Parts: sequence; C-alpha cells; structure tokens
Amino acid sequence: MDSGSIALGGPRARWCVRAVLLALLATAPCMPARALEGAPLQANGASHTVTYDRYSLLVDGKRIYLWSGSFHYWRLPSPSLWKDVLQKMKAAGYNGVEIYFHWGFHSPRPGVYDFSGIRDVDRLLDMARDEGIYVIARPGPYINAETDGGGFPAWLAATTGKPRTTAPEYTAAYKDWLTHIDAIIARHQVTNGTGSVLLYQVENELYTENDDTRRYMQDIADKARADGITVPLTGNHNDNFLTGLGAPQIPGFDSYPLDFDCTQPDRWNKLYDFSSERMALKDTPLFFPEYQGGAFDQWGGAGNAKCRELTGVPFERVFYKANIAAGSTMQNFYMTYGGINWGYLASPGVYTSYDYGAAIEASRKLTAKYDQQKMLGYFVQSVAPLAKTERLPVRPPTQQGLRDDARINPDDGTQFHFVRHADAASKADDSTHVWMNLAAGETEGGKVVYTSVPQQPDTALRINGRDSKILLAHYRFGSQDLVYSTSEWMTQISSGGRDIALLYGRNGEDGETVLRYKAAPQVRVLAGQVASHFDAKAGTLRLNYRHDGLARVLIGGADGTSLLLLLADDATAATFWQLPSNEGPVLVRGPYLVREAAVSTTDASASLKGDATRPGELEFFNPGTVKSLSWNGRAIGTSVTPSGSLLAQVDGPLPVTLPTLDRWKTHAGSPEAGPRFDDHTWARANLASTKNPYWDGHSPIWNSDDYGFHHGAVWYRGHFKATGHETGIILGVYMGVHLGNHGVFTVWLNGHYLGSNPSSSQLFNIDPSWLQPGKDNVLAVLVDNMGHNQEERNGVSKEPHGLYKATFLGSDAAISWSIQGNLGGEDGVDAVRGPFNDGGLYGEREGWSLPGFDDSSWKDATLPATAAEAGVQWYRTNVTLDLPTGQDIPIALKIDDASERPYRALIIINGWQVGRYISDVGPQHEFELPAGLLHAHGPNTIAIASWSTAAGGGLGKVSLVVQGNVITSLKIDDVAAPGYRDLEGKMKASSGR
Ligand code: IPT
Repeated sequence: MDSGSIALGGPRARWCVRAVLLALLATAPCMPARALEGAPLQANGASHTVTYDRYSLLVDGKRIYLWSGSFHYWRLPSPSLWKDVLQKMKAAGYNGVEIYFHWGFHSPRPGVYDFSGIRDVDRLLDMARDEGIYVIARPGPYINAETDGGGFPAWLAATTGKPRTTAPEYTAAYKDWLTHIDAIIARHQVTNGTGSVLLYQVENELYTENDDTRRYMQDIADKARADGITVPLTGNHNDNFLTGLGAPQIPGFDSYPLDFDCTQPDRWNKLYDFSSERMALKDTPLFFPEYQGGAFDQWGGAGNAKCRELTGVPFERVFYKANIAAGSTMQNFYMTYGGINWGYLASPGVYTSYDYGAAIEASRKLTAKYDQQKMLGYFVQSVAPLAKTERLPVRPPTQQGLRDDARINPDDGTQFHFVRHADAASKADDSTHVWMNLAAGETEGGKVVYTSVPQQPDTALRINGRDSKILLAHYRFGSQDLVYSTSEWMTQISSGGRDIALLYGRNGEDGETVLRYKAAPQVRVLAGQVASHFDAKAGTLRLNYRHDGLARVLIGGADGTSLLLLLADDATAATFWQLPSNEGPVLVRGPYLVREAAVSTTDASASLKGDATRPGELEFFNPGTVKSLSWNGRAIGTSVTPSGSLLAQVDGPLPVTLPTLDRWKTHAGSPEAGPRFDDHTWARANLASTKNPYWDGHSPIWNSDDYGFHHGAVWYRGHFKATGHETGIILGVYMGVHLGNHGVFTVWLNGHYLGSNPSSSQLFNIDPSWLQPGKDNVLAVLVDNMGHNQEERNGVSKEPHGLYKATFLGSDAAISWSIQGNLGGEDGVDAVRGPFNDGGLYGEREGWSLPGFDDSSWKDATLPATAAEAGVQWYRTNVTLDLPTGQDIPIALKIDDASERPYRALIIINGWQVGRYISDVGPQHEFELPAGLLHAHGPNTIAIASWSTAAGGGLGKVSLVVQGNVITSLKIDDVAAPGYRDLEGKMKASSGR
C-alpha cells in the first residue's frame, strides 16, 4: 500500500536494552557457529544491544543495513529445506529473514500447542542463528498472509467476541498463544547473546485505530515484555499507531506498489517516494516490513510466472533503489521464498502454490530476481557508510526526464547518486551526464564546483528503459579511495593492503571508474579492454571500458597497496558469491550457488560448499594466503591465475530420468452418496446454539466449524420421511467468499445425482420416481471448504462453513442432518502432519491416502480416466526412487487435461496433501513434492482423490517432472511421519468402527 504523508507527534525516546534476563537462558541452545556479517556478534553468549536512531538499527553500537526477506516455514514442511532457503538468502546478501509464526499451524485445539517436527521453530531459529541471519519475528496473533483465517486457529471461530480487539475470550486465547511462542522467540534473541532474533513485530497491518485497538496493541506489547522479549518492537501499520498508546517503537510501512494483478505484467503503477516519511521520522529509521517482493496469485489467475514478470528485475532495480534513495536502511521483501499452501493452509481465493513470483521459486530454484537481489544485497552490506545518510542536494542530470536523488554520509562524505527516469515506468532509452561535487566542500566564488560525469569525451551514462543506477562517489575502502564510478558497486573485500572490488553494468554500456592516487600507479589490464588515464595534477586514475563479460584490472599503488578491479556485466556479476568465513569475507565466482566458506590458516586452505548445475569453473579470489581448496568436502586441483585467484573445476550433477506413472489402483470414494451408507457414527447436526456471529440464526446449527470440522471436505447426510410431493430442494452452503469463490458442493438423493453447484445456493429439481414416500430417504451433500477468510474486519474469519439452508419445494418434510468431516475433528488422528492435512473425504478418513494401506484388492487403472458419473474416485500408485546421492532434484507432480473438465483433485504424497487441483478453474498444473516428503531413496506412495462434480470429469494424465537438478552440499532428511499401520488403531477408534 502506498502511504500518504504522515505527521509525527512527540519524539520517541531512543531505545536501548541490555538483556538482564539471563535466567531465560537456562534452556538456551549452544552459541552461534558463525558471526553475523556486518555485526560484531561474538560466539560467547554475551548479551548484545539493539538500538536505533533516525538513520538505522545499531547492534552493539554498530550500524547495520537490514536487508531482509519473508519466508514462511509452515509453507515448507521439510525442515532440511528451511536450511536451504536460509542459506540461499544469506548467500544473496540478505542479513535478515522475516518470519510469521502461524498460531493455527501450532494449535489444533484450545490449549494444545505443537512445536515438534515440521513445527519445530526452535530448530528454525537455531538455523537462522547458525547461518548468521537476523530474524524479524512476527507472531501475530494475526498474520493475514493469504492463509486460512489469516493464521487464526480455526477453533477461534467457535469463540465469542470480535478478534483483534480486547474482547475477553479472544484476549485469553491469543495471550495463551503468545505465552507459548514468546517463550521460544525470547530464548533466541540477539539481546540474550543466544540467537539472532533482532526485532519483534506487534500484530499485523492493523488499520483500525481507535481506543480499543490502541489498548489491544499495547496489551500485546506489554505481554511481549512480560514474556521476556527485549528486542525493539516494530509495526507495519502504515499511518496507524505511530505515537501514543499501542504504538510500537519502530513503525513501518508496507507497500505493494504494483498490487496483485499478474494478468498485465507490464503494467506499472506510480512509484511512491517515501522521502517525506523519512523526513518526518525523528527517532526511527525508515522501515519497510513488507515491500513488494512478488505477488500472490488467485484461483483462475495468470500463474506465478506472470507475477514474477510483473515484479521482475526492472521493478526490483527501480523500486528498491528508490527506497534506498529515500533513506531507508531497513527493507524486507514479501516474499523472498513463498512455498506452498500444502494441505488446507490457503485462505479462500489462493491456490496451492504460494510461489509468489518471488526471488526464489517454490521449487527452491534461483531466478534472475534473486541475482538482482544479490547485487543489491552485497552492495548494502559492503558499503557501510550507506547506513547513515542525509539527502544531498545536487544539480539535475543534463538529460531531461531523468533525476538524480543523491545522499551523503555526513561523517565521511561518501555519496550515493540514484539516477533513473523521473517517470519510473518510462521505457525511454536516455543518455546523460550527472553532476558530482568531487572535491567535497570545494567552492568557486561561493558556488559548489560540479564535474560532469562521465568525463571521458563521447561517453555518457545510459538509462535504457525501466532502469535505475546507484553511482558511488567519495568512498574509501581498504587502502583505496574511489572518486566515483558509473558502474554499480557490488562489493569489495580487503586483506592486508590488498583489495578486490567488484563492479557491474548492463552488457554493452560504458563504464567509467576514477580512483585517487598520489603518484602514478602501475595499471595492468588482465582481461578485457580497459583504457586508463592518470591525471597527475588531480591525482586521479580514470578507467574507461564497456561492460562485457569480465574485465580485470590490477592496480599497484606506489605505496605497495594493490587493487584488483573486477568489471562485470550483469550476467557475469551474478556468477559471483560473497560469503562470510572465519577469516573474513571471501569471494568466489562460478558455481550456481556457494553456501558456506571456511578458511584454515594452518594449512592455508579454504573449504567451500555449494551447488552446481553443470561442470564448470570455480574461481576463488584470495586476498589472503589460501593455497588450496576443497569443494563439498573434496580437495580440488587449482591453478593460480594472473589475478592472484585460484582456479578450479567442479563437477555437475548426474542426469535423472523419472519413472512414468502408468500403473494405478483405483477405488470409488463416495459411498456416503448411496442410500444404504451407514452414518450412525456421525455427529448429529443438532446443536441448538452457536457463538458464531455470522450464523443466520436458525436452529439447529449446521456450521461445520461448530462440530470441530474445520478443514477440507465435509459430508452432510439428511434423513427425511418423504411425502412423495417433493419437487425440488433449495440448498445453501457457505464456502468462504474472500477473493472469489471456487468452492463447490455435490448433492445426491437416495443415491441419485441431483447436481453440483459452485456458488452458495441453488434449487435442485427432484424426479418423483427417486422418492420413497413414507419411508426413510436420504439427501447426501459433499461440500468443499476453500478455507476460512482472513480477518480484515468484523470477525469475518468466523464466517460459517457448510450447509445453512435446506428447503423442500412441495413438502414440509423435516430433515434430520448428520455431519462428518476430517476424522476426529479437532482431535485429528495424525498429529505429525497436523490439523491442515486431512479433510473429510471417505478415503481421507479411511487412510487411503497413507503409505502402507493395502490397495491390492483395488482395480487396476490407467490414466487419463473419464468419469461416467459424478462422485469421488481414488487412485494410488507406488514409485520407488533412487536418485543420485549428493544431488538436490526438486520434483513436481503434474496433472494434464486436454481441456477443462468438471473435476477437482487432491494430490497426496506419502500421506501429505500437497495439492488441490481444479481442472475447470486452474491455473496450477505442477505441484511441488517437497524433498523430504518425497523420498529420494526408497518407496513413495502417491494417492489422488478425484472428485467429479458431473459426469465427464475424471482424472487427467499424471506424471512426475524434474524442476531442477544440482549437485549439492545440502543434506535432505526424510520427514518422519506415520503410515497406515501406525494410525490404523486410532482411525478405527475415532470412526467408531
Ligand atoms: C499484507 C499482509 O500483511 C501480508 O500478510 C500479506 O497478506 C500481504 O499483504 C499480501 O500478500 S496486507 C496489505 C496488502 C494490505
């Protein structure tokens, strides 16, 4: 959301806490394995300070630029992969990760909390600490996030009082949640010296500011403090809760400038300049808790590729740089890795993939957006003066339509010029000169002396289309003094008088870099074409070149210092990796990903770990004394290059072919539709009252949430004594209305199909020959559940689900309803996979989805299949995989239909529901099977429930597809979960059989 300008009240006290609650540390895990880059964290458990002023956050008094991305562990149900995502983020220069903790994901019923297995957030926070990445903790209680109920546990729907207020029942419920989650967060705080939690967010985008919500916000803050949270409290409430009661210490602005319509990926909205917010903030940095990192997609939407295009590299360049230009030192991108809405995690409107068009794909593959993030991430981490800047008034660029927003570090004079089209969306190809005050402070007749940059005749700075460039000037690094560069700065590393700097630009565009030297330095061009010119009077060395591949210039100063300048084009810059090591940062070029670096000074070796997609070069830039390398634990041969680097070769992965899925077992899966089905163990839907404010008032209550059936499909069976005059029945069903409704319900009378309806209410005609006058007749209704609404306002997350209206035409026969959803309701049989995994289809209740279920009596089948009638049909197959070890091979299950057909399907891998497919809605066809749920070495069970809402449905072609293939150091453990035999007893007990 773009924010209007804000007015701030009285000054907020600068805040500083040294944690004294060392008692809390009793259960704290061991100390950080590696120090955080850019923050002097010691691996000794000593407490640290987290403070802030109007420029930036400070850890132990040292400024940091917080460059962070959102990641939801609950959308990646395989803990080994959490490490993968965190390592990938860290490798791209992120020093922060923003994490929503999902109340409903941990609490299947009141008073019960689960923090084990895929819910082990202690483990997650340990990983973040070990990877050296700060955490912005966001425990809600409300989180939104396009998840069921916006993260509220579904059981909250059966409580009184409006959520996100001080209503007593809600207050008691959320405080209990906070007690549990705060205890975990508290023991991972930077301030305790035991973890990397840096900030704690209070609530989420609460835009209703009144006396009650102020009290509510303050209650959450007080609760956090009482629970031992000592890091600064932050908010993302835009213009709300800025001062006074309930105001978090560091307010924040969420902004999605391109919003969420991915159907027109070329459409840009106006760029909102947050400079005025920056100026208005007197005591806090300009913080973006959520700046657009992609866009979620909706049922029937354009697909994630379009969302990635909409929010692609040009968007990142122009908008993220504009935020830096506005003076922000705290940016978090929502999302950096999106993941999947496995099970029933989605809120109404969004489908299984929550890829979000983010920098890292749901399959965990890196994208061009990631490369761009990396260039900026390294820049903000490596150029320390950026964390404290003021606006610098400058002369506008020579070319009209371009602007230069400049900033300066008031202490050391480092300048940053941000050059782009004034109309951010302009696609003009412009060339310009910018004006720089190169001798800071120097004036002529009282006027600032400006130099036109670039200085080389017949060259210019090019802004071709939706682009933006940050030009660095007056920057001292290592033993060097940069006057300016029209290439962009990616990073530098230094050691003992030797410096290496990496700069980049668009392929084919000119670059000019000027450095200061007292005496003529020795310039050796090692690669590429670079012209150099030393101006003895000015004491400057000017280099001119065109960005193309990688140029290398070695510059030896008369004083014995040396600088290796690496001048790359964008694509080449993306092949560089900077990693922290115990001996300071190292720079590596070549592989797909470098995850870890460690240096041993005793044997002058470096151990590198990472991923490669193919055989190729690995180059280690060595400012120190490293002489040998290992890659993923094995020594690799090296040669020394003229750049002084070590060059080696790394292997690529072995190719893989996946088995075809051509042998299926099948069984009909909707016996509830039949007249003789025995429903005596089902709950009678006869509650006389509900606390749900949205129930329309009539009794008895049929809302499935009131019976503890919160997720997935629900069956209703209604018995009635027919008069014989029933000519039709009007049925109404709640299915979640937010963002459009793609729910459906299917109806049978005495086993005869009456129809399906995708909207809330419909008249179904009754053929008199289907009735049994005077006898027991049965209506059967199967209802899909698209999830609980997010809680935008008025308690709408509590909107009921399931049947609400059933009225005969031609008869007033009374119907007595029974209801059956997921087995056990809130007391589900499978605590490991948890409350979002199972719905109420017959096969889900009978364990047909589980590995180890004996399907030998089922019929053989091949796919695609066409259903002769409406109903549910189950398919199962077993696939044994033996993928090459030491490789990470993301695999998806793909469903293809030649054309849209009336059916939807649940996709279940080894008992984990990882996909909801709707043939006639779309758009998703490929469903990630997260590694660890899918066993790379051993048997796998795939189960698919196909629900034809009319004849002519049926399950399409099903195949496994490879989404990527890397050789890797990542270790992926299978996620332990029960099979059929483990749950058989509990299932029988729960179903009353
Ligand atoms: C913002 C939410 O805070 C976040 O949880 C997520 O839902 C995001 O939107 C969209 O993906 S709310 C803002 C768009 C009003």
